[in-house]
Amino acid sequence: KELKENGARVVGVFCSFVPVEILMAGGAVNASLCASSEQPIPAAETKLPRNLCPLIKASYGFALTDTCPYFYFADLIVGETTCDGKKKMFELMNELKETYVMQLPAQRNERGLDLWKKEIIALKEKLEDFYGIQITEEDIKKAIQLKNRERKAMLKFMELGKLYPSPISGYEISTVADSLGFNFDMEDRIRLVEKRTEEVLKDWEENYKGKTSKRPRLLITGCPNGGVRDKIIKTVEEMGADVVAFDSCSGTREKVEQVDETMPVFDALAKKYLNINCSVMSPNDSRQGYIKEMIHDYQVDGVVEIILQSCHTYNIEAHFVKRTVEAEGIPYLMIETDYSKSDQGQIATRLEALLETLS
Ligand code: BJ8
Repeated sequence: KELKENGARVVGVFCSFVPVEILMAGGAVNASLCASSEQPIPAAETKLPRNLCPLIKASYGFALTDTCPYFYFADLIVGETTCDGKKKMFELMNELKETYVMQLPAQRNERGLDLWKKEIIALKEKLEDFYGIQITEEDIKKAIQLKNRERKAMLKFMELGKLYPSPISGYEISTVADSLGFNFDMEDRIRLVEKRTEEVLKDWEENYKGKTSKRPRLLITGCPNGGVRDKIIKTVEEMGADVVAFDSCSGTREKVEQVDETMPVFDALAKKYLNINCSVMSPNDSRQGYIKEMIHDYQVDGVVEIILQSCHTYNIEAHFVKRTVEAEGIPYLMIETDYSKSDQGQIATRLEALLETLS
């Protein structure tokens, strides 16, 4: 509200594929509109099918009921053609507020790269038209440098999970990462996350280093986990495990690759963003390689995959993830769930059973 009153530009986004550097270069802050609450879902179900991903229903429900301040204050929404549910929902959202949709290709090859570069240029032109501004390459370069600094700082924080024994809970890692996304002062965001990283490192040096731990170390993979964090991540940590790594959009997925600052800006952005290893890409082999790497780097003992109900891409890709994880000789548990609390007890029982196999 304060930003808006001071004349700021606000753009709502839903996905890691949207190159926020373009928004930053246009002087806009980006507000994540991916919803994680079950509260607006009944309203959404008056327009959307019930058997749809809760993230999509909740996000649309907030827009429909006008109860999300970030949606309310956004001038424009930038969507993307990732999964079918989201891209069709954007057509309905467009009736509530202008929703511009980037056409994401599903393949990582030369044609895909070329198409994605054109889409990024088209986004820049859309912003120029929408706000009546000019965005120069110099503006984009500056935005790339700043976002890279933030990305590195966030990655360093998340990589605290590599320390043994783990000095920080996975619950904290993922909540801090999510909430910092709503701090629109990028320099402040960097400062805060660096400060917390230093504190945790110091604590580890003084109180953990050289000791052993019986707590099993888990990797969380799959769909965004904001809406199910309490019933899965918090629960399993209270049961005695350490969630140390996240292969997800609330984790390191978007952070591992920086935008190459030596390349022409649109080529660099297209390359970086097309490499995000989300299951909407087909094929998406790089995700398997990344999970394998994480299992080693974070000394992972078991993997929990979170599938939001009706998310077909992650649900189908789970077949490959299970195979990758089991080939590493560690257990894999897939939890398919939504934002309600009705399966809380059942999930706790399954997590308990997983931890028993690890003890
Ligand atoms: S880059 S993970 S933020 S698409 S909405 S695909 S859960 S059915 S969110 Fe995502 Fe971008 Fe990928 Fe990340 Fe499934 Fe639901 Fe679709 Fe979802």
